[in-house]
Amino acid sequence: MVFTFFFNEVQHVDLGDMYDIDPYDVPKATHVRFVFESDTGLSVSVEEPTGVIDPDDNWLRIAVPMSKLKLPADVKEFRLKRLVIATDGPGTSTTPATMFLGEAKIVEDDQPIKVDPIGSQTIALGDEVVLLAEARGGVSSLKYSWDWDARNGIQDETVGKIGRCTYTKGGDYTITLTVSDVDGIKTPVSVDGRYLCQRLAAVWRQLGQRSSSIPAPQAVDQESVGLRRVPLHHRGEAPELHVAARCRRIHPVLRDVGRGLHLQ
Ligand SMILES: [Ca+2]
Repeated sequence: MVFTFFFNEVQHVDLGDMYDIDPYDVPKATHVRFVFESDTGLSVSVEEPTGVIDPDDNWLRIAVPMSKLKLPADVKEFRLKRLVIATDGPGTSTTPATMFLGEAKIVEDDQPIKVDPIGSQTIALGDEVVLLAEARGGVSSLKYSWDWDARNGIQDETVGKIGRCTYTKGGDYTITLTVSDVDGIKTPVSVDGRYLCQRLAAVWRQLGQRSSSIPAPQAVDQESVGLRRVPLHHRGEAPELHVAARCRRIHPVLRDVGRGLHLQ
């Protein structure tokens, strides 16, 4: 069963121009609780997390799988008499949180979870990796789990649509994104990518081998450069460098390289 909601209280998620991640909205309410009551007084409740609001129409669809409505074994029939819907949305004593139910319908959903690849990158030591999970799974509410180093196994090291990690040691890391449905009905899907974390000079050497258009790092007066908090974009075909340069903190060595890059 799929419910379509409009939430008055939403939160805008925008990481700014430094990242290639489109802003999106989520409700301030993190969960919606559904209580189904039958004509015989039996009640069954289900709680589902909220997700990303559809940017096309500003409505949020939340599915409640029928299999989650657990009835006692001797109950053969459940005639719905009343349905109560509640959230943990923030409100005040005078202004309650407001949500609107636009539609409720029963659908069949057998679409498997599909996850876009997260790619592989060369990054500079100390810079932040910021990745956005892109996945589809029919009407299911999805959970996004990130593991930042596969060598010690796959854990839920970060949970959320956006994963962020800063490595403190150089190395060859395998990042794994696992997407599952919160109700545990569908088969989870994992994708991974290889992230080579190096000191910046090594990053430059590797990129320089591929593109002669990237000039060598030069010794420059840091005050005259003043690149702190300025986003860097290389205009050539060097996506690895793009990631390193998108980071919120500008690495001191990166500032030195800055003169060799085109700044926007
Ligand atoms: Ca791990």
